[in-house]
Amino acid sequence: MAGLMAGFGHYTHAVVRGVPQSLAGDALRINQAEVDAGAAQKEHHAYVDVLKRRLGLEVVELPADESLPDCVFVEDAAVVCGDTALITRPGAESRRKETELMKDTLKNLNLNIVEMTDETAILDGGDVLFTGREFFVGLSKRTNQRGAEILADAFKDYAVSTVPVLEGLHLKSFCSMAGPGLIAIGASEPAQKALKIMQQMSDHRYDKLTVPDDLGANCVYMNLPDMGHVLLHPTAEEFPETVKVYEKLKDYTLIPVSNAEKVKVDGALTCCSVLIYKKPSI
Ligand code: M3B
Repeated sequence: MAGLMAGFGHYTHAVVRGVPQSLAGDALRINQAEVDAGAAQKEHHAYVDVLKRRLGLEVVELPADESLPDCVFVEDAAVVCGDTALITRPGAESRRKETELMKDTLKNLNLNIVEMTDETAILDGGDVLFTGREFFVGLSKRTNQRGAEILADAFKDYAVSTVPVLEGLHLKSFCSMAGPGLIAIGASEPAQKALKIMQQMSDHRYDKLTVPDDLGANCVYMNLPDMGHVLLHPTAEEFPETVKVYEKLKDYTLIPVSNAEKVKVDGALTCCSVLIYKKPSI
């Protein structure tokens, strides 16, 4: 287990994409909400800035595409683990073409590309939780069993289990990894139920970090050479009680990152980047 988990959270690169003006009117959303594209752009810029300047990642910035209102949420278009990239088949028809530029970009980064071509399969990266030793895949409106099977084929080194997503958009609408073996999970009943299922299916024992707000459980964990444990988490303005829980983590560099505008179209912190580890080439 130490071996499998050793490089967990270690990243060198991130792929992000700009926010189109069309996000305001046309991005998908569960609840009707007015969104200010300018505010979302500003917020996204600050997120990218953290990845680049604060964390020193090599950030590949893809241009926004006005015909793809949800394109900033790059996590849904690809699942990267090790040197393999699974290009997904997003559950929403309007998002399918987001994968094209993602595929070319990940190919250029020399990752091994696996494509989900089966027309009965759907999968959004937001439904995929990689724990460092296995995958959990949420079965939701955007991800089905066939999608999970193809993911399992693409990452044969790891066990893959499915979890029903009964509330919210994606599995990661109420959980994410907050450290090696540490699952951040919302306090709601459906979230806790989903965690129980994950724990039952796993032969590993995970620690859990329960936060009062389900959406607050979406955070980005990294383990970086000069910084150690790093956690990008939502701000106190958004989720004051949840932030108090994160602030108890010992030996972490905690970085609050606002997501107040993008959340109106169901986007969270993990959604806005695809993180990659590439060994330094000689
Ligand atoms: C959100 C896409 C929103 C589209 C991410 C993960 C959970 C709350 N309007 N995509 N991957 N969802 O975030």
